[in-house]
Amino acid sequence: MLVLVALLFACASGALIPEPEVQIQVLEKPFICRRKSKNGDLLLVHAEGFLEKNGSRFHSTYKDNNGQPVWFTLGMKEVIKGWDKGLQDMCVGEKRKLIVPSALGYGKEGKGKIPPESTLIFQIDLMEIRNGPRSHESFQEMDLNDDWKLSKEEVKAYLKNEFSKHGTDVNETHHEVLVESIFEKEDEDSDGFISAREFTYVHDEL
Ligand SMILES: [Ca+2]
Ligand SMILES: [Ca+2]
Repeated sequence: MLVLVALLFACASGALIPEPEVQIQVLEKPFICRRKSKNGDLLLVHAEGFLEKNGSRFHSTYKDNNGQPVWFTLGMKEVIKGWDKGLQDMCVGEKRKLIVPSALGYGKEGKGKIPPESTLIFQIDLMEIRNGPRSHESFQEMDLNDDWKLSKEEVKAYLKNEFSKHGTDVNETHHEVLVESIFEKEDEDSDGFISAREFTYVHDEL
C-alpha cells in the first residue's frame, strides 16, 4: 500500500511525464535550516508575480492580500505547477526567484491580468512550514505504538493534545463524538483502525 502511495506521489509531481522545467534561483538562504519543504507540507509564503515580457507585476501578497502571506499545501495542485515544482526542498527564511514557463503557469488560457502563453516570474519568500494534515509526519506523530495504524485511543490522545495546545478545554463526551465522526469518514474498511493508506490517500485530487 505504501508503494502505491509513493507511486501516486511520483505521478502527481510529474516524475513520469516529461514537462518543461521551472528555473529556480536561490536569492537568499538562511544560515540554519531545520527542515526542508516537501509534498504534503503546508507552506506560508509571501509572493510577488511579474510578467516576463514587460516586467509588470500582476500579484503581490504584500499589497493585494492586506499584506498577509498565504498558506497552501505543496504538491497537491492547490497552486500552479510552477509553484509545486519550484518550491521543493526550501528552507524557512529562504527567498527564491522562479521563472515559470506558461505550461506550468496559466497556459493557453491565461488568467485575469495574465495574458495567454505568459512566462511568469515569481519572487517567493517562505515564512513557515507546517505538517500538512495528510503528511507522514502527522501520521507518525499520532501512531504512538508504531504499528502503522491509528486506534481510536491514539486519535483521541492526539486531539486532546492539539486542543490543549490551542488552550481549548473540551470535555470527554465531545472527544468521543469527534473520534467517532472521524472514524466514520476515514476508516473506509471499518476495521476499527485508520491505516496509513486510509490516512494519506488523497481521494479525488490525483
Ligand atoms: Ca497505532
Ligand atoms: Ca481501516
